[in-house]
Amino acid sequence: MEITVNNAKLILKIGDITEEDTEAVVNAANSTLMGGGGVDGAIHRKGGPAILEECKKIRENEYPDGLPTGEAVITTGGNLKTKYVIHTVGPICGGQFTDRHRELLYRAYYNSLKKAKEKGIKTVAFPSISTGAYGCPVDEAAKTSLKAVIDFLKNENGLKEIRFVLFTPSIYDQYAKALKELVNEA
Ligand code: AR6
Repeated sequence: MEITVNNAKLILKIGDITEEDTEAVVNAANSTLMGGGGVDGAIHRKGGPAILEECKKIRENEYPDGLPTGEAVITTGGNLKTKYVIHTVGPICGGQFTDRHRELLYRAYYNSLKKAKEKGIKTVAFPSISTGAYGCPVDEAAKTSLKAVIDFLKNENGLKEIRFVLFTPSIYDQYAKALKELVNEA
């Protein structure tokens, strides 16, 4: 599924984020920035050690106590097709979705796009942040994630294409449903 927002494309697709050729891909990281499972594990595995080296420097120089939830930082894409990886931390929901979870998830997407814009990046791919190990309900996460990206595209110029790269048909279907609802509300 694809829509246009303020001259930028917003695309939903099924796929593996580590295969994307956008200028940046977003990592569903944790506050340590030292890697983990899911998307994070796959990005570090395929991207190689250069990504972790930069994450270590960011921890030393900018975030000695860890990257706060909802914030984002940028590193090389290492051996991935993408040039940059934007690392952000979504909320830990554990099956619930409170206003605080909504706010933090929104900020994770919005701040990731701010980082992209600062670097002059025009194409970005996102996974479905916080819906794996962090246990946010996919339907709620989809609404919030899409709203954050659409708001950013409406507020800021410069980005050309945002892709949501969703791992399974079921996750894709829930994002497509949420996007249709958002478009109909607008
Ligand atoms: N491409 C696209 N989507 C994927 C991929 C992939 N290669 N692999 C998994 N997904 P998760 P979180 C989907 O757990 O919930 C890590 O250990 C997956 O199906 O990667 O934000 C970190 O280090 C799910 O829909 O991220 C953190 O500790 C979505 O990506 C913690 O997990 C997110 O699942 C972050 O948890």
